Amino acid sequence: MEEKCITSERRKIFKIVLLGDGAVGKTALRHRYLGDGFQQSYSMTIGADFAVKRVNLDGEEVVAQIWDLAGQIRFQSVREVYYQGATGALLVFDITRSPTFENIPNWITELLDNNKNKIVPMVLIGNKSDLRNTADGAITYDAGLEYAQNLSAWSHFEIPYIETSALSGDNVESGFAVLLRNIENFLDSSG
Ligand code: G3D
Ligand code: MG
Repeated sequence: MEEKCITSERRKIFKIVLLGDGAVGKTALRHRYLGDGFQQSYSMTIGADFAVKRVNLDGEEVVAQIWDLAGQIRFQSVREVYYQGATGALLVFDITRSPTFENIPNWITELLDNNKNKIVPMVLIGNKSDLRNTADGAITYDAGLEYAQNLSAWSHFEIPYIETSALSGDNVESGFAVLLRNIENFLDSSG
């Protein structure tokens, strides 16, 4: 009789952190993305938690571990737990509030400072695209794209720009999917 060897099926775990100012829609994006595949949220008293989703990447199942913050990070200990070992990040801003766009560099600094200066695959997300036509002075698609291109040149990673709506669900799946694929490619190429 054939024996099943469970240990040989160790799955890859991708730790994804959601970065961005308050109320840009990080939690809403996560809830929208997790949908049916949602398993469990591991609440921690420190103010950060993660949930996992099994994702099929070209026939291989990986585990996406998506980290989120309950509020602002006040303690260094939370920062360390949150950022350490991150394999990818979604940089989220709200297209209707330019300060959240201008603050993206600070979130990158925050990641580097707390992840041993290791840069990881990232996707720039302009969220709340459903409000584009009603908001004055919204960040244009071209401005988001240009910033992502500058980030790509600086980081030597291809950093895509995607506009999403956690409200309608538009592009949410593809935002996470492109990040997972880029993480997979990066891990493959770096051994
Ligand atoms: P955060 O986790 O980044 O702090 P949240 O942000 O996910 O809590 O979202 C903040 C508010 O923005 C929420 O509204 C949420 O419903 C809203 N929101 C999130 N994403 C979108 C979006 O794509 N479009 C629109 N129109 N609203 C969005 P409330 O009123 O619940 O505080
Ligand atoms: Mg939140």
